[in-house]
Amino acid sequence: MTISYSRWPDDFAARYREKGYWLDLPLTDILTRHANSAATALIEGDRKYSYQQLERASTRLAAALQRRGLKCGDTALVQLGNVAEFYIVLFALLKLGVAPVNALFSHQRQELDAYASQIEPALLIADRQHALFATDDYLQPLRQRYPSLREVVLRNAREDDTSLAALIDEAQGEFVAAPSAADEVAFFQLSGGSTGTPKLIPRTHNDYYYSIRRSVEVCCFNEKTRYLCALPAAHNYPLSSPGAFGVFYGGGLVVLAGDPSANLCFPLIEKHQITATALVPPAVSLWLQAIQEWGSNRALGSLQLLQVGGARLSEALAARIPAEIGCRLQQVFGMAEGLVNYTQLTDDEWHIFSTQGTPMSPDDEVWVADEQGNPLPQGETGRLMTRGPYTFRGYYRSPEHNAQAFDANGFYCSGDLVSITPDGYICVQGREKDQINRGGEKIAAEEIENLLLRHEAILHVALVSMEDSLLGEKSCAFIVGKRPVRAVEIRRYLRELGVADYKLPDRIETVDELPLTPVGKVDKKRLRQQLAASQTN
Ligand code: J2J
Repeated sequence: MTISYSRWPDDFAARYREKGYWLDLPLTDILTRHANSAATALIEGDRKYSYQQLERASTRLAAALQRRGLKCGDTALVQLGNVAEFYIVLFALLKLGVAPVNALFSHQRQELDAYASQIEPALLIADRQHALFATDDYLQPLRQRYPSLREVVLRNAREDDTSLAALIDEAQGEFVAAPSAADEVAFFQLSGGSTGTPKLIPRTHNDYYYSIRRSVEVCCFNEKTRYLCALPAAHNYPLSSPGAFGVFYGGGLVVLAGDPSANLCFPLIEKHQITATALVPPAVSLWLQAIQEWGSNRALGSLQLLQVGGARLSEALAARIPAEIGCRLQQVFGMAEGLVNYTQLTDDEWHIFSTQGTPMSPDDEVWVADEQGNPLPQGETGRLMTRGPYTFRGYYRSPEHNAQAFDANGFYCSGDLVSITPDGYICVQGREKDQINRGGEKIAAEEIENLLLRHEAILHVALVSMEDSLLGEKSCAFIVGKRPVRAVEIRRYLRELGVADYKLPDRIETVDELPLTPVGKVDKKRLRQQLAASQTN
């Protein structure tokens, strides 16, 4: 059985194969190509895995899951933090042809429900250490709501649970890897989203493997690379740009950190002689602050490359990186939907500090459209439009949204406003999509607005971004209430609904009415201006 998704047209697929982008190899090849290597692949805390151990652990788990009836074409909902099991599980599922959604550890009931209802998982893998799974209050009804759910496997399991650790240790027995075909869905990536329900992005083996190999080439990762993964491991950026998958492909070492704080990361960098890592801009600010406080960057002596992406990096902050951290900066402008842009390691300072790089593939087609969808003259700012060998052709089961997100020629409109320099470098100028980028964490305004509208005291609501010196943006909810509502009440209400913490409005303003545009939509631009004015006062 295969999972249905929006395929690339045949002529494109043929071209991508001809050019060697699509190799018709499963993503499991990233690991199996090093199956006999004794080199260390992964370190998490005191735990250390060689490539051979990682390969065997994931095969044992795949075999154990197969014995429990999991098979190619099934889907899984997985929620694990930055722990070794994240990769063991991912490779095991790929070996079985089971396509997972890897939810972030910060996700709660709302997010997991939204993913589960879309994929109807046969398998759930989660962690008892997560608040949602500390009791069975969420698990029990979940099993009832999703009859498709046949197996629940838990990390930090209790006596009656099916234990992830036990399955990984189970004697392997007969097992022949049977991944899904390379041009079928390997797994689902999470969209930052701008709509009411979080959207899923089907990624095939072919397209994802190409994006990884090409990233490895651009970033010069190899067996000497020692990469610190301090962002959520499931996120597209630390997974594939080149991320942990890129490091595994190249035969290097991945060291996991639970979060990107300087307190945690600096000692890890020193201890493991880390050469490369990936951060979002707010983490860079905190690292620079820590260096100033500690009076030295000595712990970071081995670090050669710092990638920064996920949100806008100011030129001022960019320029401080080589000067104060003492390593090379690479800007990364990517998206879980596909397209990834990098500044080149050999670029001059202007390009590295002031642009978001160039599309990594020669066959990435990128152009800038006006509001009507017509091409704009070179250098002008407008909508980023793209298609290519690793950019998806449609969100999972979302025909209506896809009709808006793509043009007639299959170009995806990311909702970013960009300009392109004469030499082909992209500069992100802003955003058209109704999203808040909270230091790299994306919040779909509509999702939170819909939930708030269910509150008995709320008549109208608009969630907008407001500037923040550390995070870049925070969220503010403008509320028209039937009665006065307090911020604590709203936040508690959202928490009780089971919304991830980063999506809770940072500020709440109660107003008598919301300003409207001439066509009668809420004028969010005006609300943002009001906020900016109130912040400078
Ligand atoms: C401004 N905005 C940026 C940047 C992403 C590599 C790196 C990042 C992501 C990612 C990723 C930006 N400057 N440098 O998947 O593989 C904003 C844009 C974009 C959205 C995508 C990768 N880098 N952005 O951030 O799917 O608005 O992917 O459309 O989470 O983040 O978000 P996401």
